Amino acid sequence: MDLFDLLFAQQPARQDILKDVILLRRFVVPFQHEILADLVTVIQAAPLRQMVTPGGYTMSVTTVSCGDSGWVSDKNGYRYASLDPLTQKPWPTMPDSFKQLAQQAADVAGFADFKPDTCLINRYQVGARMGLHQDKDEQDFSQPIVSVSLGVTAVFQMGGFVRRDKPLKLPLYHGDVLIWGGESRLRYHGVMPVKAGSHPALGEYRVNLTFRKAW
Ligand code: MD3
Ligand code: FE
Repeated sequence: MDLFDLLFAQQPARQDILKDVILLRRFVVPFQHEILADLVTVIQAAPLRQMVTPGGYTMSVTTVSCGDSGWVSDKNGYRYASLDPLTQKPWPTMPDSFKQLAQQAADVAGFADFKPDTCLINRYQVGARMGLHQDKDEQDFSQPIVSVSLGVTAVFQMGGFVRRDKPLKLPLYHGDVLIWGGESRLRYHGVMPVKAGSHPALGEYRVNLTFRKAW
């Protein structure tokens, strides 16, 4: 083992960040070839695009979904829709590799029976960010959310239950999986502007896969 492997091996794989917020460091690495190959298939079938918020702002993040529904934003609000508004076709099917990864991570974190029906793919280029918000467009808040980070490192903000609660900051590296549910399901969270960097497999980009049960 070289120094890099030792430094990594001596880092706990599982970290409890807050009650019902669990971080699995590098959990995806053993599955990354299959995940990245299936990501190619999904974004070939449905392109990444920038959504516009109900307030009229174009998001800095570029997104697409796969699964039974997809998260959409436009002047009428945020919601899950069964058809891609760009193509009027169903979203690409969620690859089995995606679903299995999300379910395994949820199991390890202690959330048995996670049934993700949608995966939101967010692509960040340098400077892209996501302001503090809650995920509350889903029907069942008893189901957790699983977030997979790929590529360039980003700093997450994890806040409380009102926007003004001071968030804690957490760097997320390629392959890290963050699971939150239970008491933490409605915490405010966001992503600081992504700094310039590069990753061997994803170039200058960060990609986040967010698995949810929307319906
Ligand atoms: C919840 N995306 O699309 S979840 C989103 O990196 C979104 O693109 C994030 O938030 C992204 O709605 C992935 C981020 C997250 C981080 C920390 C949390 C959610 C959290 C802590 C507590 C609760
Ligand atoms: Fe969110």
